[in-house]
Amino acid sequence: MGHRKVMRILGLIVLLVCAALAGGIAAAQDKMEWFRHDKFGMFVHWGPYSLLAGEWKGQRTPAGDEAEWIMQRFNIPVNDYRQMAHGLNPVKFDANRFAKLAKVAGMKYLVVTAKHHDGFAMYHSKVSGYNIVDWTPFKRDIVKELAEACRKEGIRFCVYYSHREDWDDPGGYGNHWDYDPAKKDFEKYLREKSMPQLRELLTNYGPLGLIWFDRGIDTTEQAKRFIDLVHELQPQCLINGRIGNYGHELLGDYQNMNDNGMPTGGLDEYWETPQTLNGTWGYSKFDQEWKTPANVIQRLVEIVSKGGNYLLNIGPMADGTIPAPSVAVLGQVGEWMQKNGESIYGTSACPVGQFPWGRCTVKGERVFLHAFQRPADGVLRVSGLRNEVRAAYMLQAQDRKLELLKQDGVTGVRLPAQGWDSAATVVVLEVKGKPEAEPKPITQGSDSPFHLDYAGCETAGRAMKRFNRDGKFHIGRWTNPEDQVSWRLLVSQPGRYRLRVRYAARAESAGRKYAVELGEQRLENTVEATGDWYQYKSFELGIVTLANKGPLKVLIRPTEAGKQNLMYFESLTLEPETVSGRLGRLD
Ligand code: H79
Repeated sequence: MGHRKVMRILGLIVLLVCAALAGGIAAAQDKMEWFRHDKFGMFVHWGPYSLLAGEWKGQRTPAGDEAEWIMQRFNIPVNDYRQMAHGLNPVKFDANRFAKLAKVAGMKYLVVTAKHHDGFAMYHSKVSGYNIVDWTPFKRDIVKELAEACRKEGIRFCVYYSHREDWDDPGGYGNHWDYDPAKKDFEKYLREKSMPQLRELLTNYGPLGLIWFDRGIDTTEQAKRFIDLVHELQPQCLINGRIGNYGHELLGDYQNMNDNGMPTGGLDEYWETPQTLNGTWGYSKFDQEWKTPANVIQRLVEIVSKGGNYLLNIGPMADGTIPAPSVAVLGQVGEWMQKNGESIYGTSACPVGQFPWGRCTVKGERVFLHAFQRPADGVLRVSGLRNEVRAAYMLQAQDRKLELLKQDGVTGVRLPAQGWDSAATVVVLEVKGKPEAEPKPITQGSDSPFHLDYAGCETAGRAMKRFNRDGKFHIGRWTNPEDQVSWRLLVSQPGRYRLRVRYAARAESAGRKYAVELGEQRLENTVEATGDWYQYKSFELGIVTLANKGPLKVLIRPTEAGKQNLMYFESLTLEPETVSGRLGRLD
């Protein structure tokens, strides 16, 4: 073979390898595409607890309490619960009704409890006979029927699997009334029930959109076994953030807020909040405190305006019926989605934050204003948007342009008297370029410190605003000098300021160098270990002088490249020295 030919073949090989790599990277990015677009999913909590419906031998779980926890709440012995479970016979179950309701409501994915903490499988499991097919007179595989119905309706099918908790199995967590925790063999449970059941779910029900794990797991190594199994069998299937230990570095493809949780601001990662439609996940005959359609719509808008997904629950009854109030509320939410879905699907978080009258979402060169209330003078005021506004119209009446008023940098839209939706009215702004917020400097009041945290900061490089359980947020994932967080301050009181940083750092981050830059001033510091994950501590960094009134950029970054996360940063405080002098040290 001639030299040229060899070179040509080599070139071809290089090209092919590059193409394959690029394809791999694209596939990895694409994995999140549907999740980013779809925004709204249906959660289904269904199991033997639905038969008890919040009552065991006259004892009741009050409205607002989780009825699916009834076995644990009243320490129902395994044998009694197992006997009870024989009675589960949802003869009115029609999977098509579930999939159709999700579709009507505008929900794009459905997550069903394949096994909740009580250990009972709602599908035909070969691993354990404690399942809907082998244990009940119903003998039908609910997960299979739902998977098929969802596929028919174009709803992405997903399962919930409680991988750590199992009140039926002596090796699982949670049952301290039948089993002696000292004798628990958790590894055996993982080996013989949890992992094999997950394998069944990943093998027998077609492609799954995501797996929803719950309650974390002891070690990262254990979590990785589950992750590896998902990746091996269904590489496209997403994994939620509750897969790993809540107190360690969070794993998974996206993070969940706490149950019914709502973050105060936007994050730099994918997230979803699971929420109830009344006060319980599993059906309870005592809980009739249903959210209104307007409440659900406004929650959806709020979540999407912060870049998240809304996973909203229904708790079917034991006979297979979906509670009528759930059907009614979701039907009305669906009517709104039918008209306004364009302002939800495929949109991104509002760069401006919140408005007194509502929220916003953005897509391309459009800003969707969701007004929850009609301003008294009929003018919707939008401050904080940097872009030139070209036109405004109601989403429902696109060819009738609305009058734009410009006053002191604030854009006003004169609203028509008609066409108002009591839940959320969508007004579209067509803007020039990608919607961006005016930089909003952090101001100070008299003698008040600057408190700089995730909410007011801008991140650059790989630095990320992250969720860390307990409804708390921090900056993580920063390793190199280009990974930075910064704030724009407006100093009104020049003077001496005491600088204090608060963070958590594990031993491996100790000794890393970082810089705090305040305009031209630069302080170099060394990270100290604070203990375990998320154990935050405050450190005094000394005194700085802010010589001038006016804008000041404050920035923090690692000064040298490294592999470890610099720190879990919580806040930087600049406290006027006069205050600490007068009041003593504030801590
Ligand atoms: O599946 C739903 C819940 O059952 C599950 N996550 C959602 C999606 C969940 N697992 N753990 N938790 C929720 C948190 C546990 C809360 C508890 Fe309690 C507080 C358990 C005991 C006290 C709530 C109140 C349940 C029983 C009493």
